[in-house]
Amino acid sequence: MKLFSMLLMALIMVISIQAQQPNVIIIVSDDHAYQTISAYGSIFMQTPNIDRIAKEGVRFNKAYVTNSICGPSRAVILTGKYSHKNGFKDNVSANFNGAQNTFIKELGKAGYQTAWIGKWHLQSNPEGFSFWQVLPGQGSYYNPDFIFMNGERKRIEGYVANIVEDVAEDWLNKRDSTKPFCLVIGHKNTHRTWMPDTRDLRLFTNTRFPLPDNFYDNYESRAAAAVQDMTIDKTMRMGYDLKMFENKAEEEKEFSIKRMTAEQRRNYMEYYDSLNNDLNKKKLTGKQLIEWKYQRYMQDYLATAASLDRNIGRTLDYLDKNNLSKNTIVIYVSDQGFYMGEHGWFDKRFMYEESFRTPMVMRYPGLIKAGSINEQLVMNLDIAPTILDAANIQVPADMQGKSFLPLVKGFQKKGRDAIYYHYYENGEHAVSPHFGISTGRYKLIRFYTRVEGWELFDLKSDPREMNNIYGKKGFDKITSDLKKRLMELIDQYEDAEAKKLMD
Ligand code: SGN
Ligand code: CA
Repeated sequence: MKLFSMLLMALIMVISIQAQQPNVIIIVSDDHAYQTISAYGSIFMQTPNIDRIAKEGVRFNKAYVTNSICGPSRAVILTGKYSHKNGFKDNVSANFNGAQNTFIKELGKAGYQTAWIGKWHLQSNPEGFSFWQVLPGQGSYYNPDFIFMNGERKRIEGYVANIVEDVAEDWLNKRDSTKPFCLVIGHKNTHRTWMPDTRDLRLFTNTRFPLPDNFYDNYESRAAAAVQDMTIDKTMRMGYDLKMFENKAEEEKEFSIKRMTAEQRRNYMEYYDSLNNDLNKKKLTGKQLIEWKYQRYMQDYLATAASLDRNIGRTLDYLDKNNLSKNTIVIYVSDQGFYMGEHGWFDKRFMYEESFRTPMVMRYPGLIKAGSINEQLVMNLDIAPTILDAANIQVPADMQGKSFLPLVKGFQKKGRDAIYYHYYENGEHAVSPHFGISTGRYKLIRFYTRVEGWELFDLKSDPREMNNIYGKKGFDKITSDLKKRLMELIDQYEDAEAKKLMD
């Protein structure tokens, strides 16, 4: 009897510990704009699988990033620290210091099995994971190379999102099922040059998309916006981006096409060649050509998003089939937002809403009420402490994010009052470095290096951020209040570089 009750006690303990230690899957996509996700009310396409996470969990309507670019965003997710603290400030010169602490290492210490599979983009190889298999750099859409844990680099035939999901499921199948797991699935989709799975190529060919109302922005009153190099008009390339090659020799030079198998390439070029022939007949110029580019961009981007969404569905189906859905947290997040023609742009980087804000939905049955909508200011910085909080692990004092679990559980009604942002890269796409503060209603930005100066927006009266009201009559008080709060955040997050630029 005594033995029986002891065994029972032990069993109860194991069960309660497991209940406290949910599994975690974080799906991180690349450059996926909330404007193109139906859970966020997109008018462009349906994303049934991302929507499913939102419907069964919570949609964050005000999720933001600290630095709107790929590597830095992933470093923030891993460390729960701003770029100036984790050292990965830009994609060009930074190399992630894998010796530093991450939420993954904390989970590992608490008995979790951990893995990162797919796009990683942090230069150095992953450290502190039970398993990893990552794309080198940006990775390729077709027949991508992968870096393996033994340092080997090998090409795998197929379409990248399908392969990443295959590898993820394979790892889940082989894992030690007595331990909780945390898996990060890093997708390349929907990064430039927007290449869908061949089966999705034609999904949007006959759809015409409305132009954003500020497509022909003249950038008046915004000096940094005026000097960028990321317009659909001038920056987007007919061959490289839109696959409209002038001739076979040009096509032959294109790395992403060249690496395809004969069959993939035949399927691909059959489609693009017919579009190209059609375009050549039209002899478009001026606005007609720009708008044609916009339609092509939308069609390829959205088809690439469909290839992504299908694989998110596969992850969810896997959890269902393996009876894991109940005790697994699923977070879907992009590394940042993206421009779908707003201001005439593609790409990201700016602290303006489309790139600063990111889609983020989360499912945690039992804890998060299905169909919740959260309007608090949350950040990619908060993901690390949130996961540790959910796993009942003490959040290290030097993590700068805050768990958003109390917000979604309804225990706490009010989140942060303002968000601090700092973007550093000063290269491709010519976006000037800048830092700033957003309260949701007002946004104050300090550009430096390429362009010097301040911008202020009232998002209520000017949601498209077209009218810089910094220095205009009547905004002195709000400007000085925002500067004061910005200075406090700079001190709180210990950003010495920004502090020097405060005036
Ligand atoms: C590449 C792209 C850029 C993009 C950066 C950063 N150029 O350099 O358009 O802004 O990545 O993207 S490309 O010619 O290589 O496609 S990020 O997602 O990695 O931050
Ligand atoms: Ca990105």
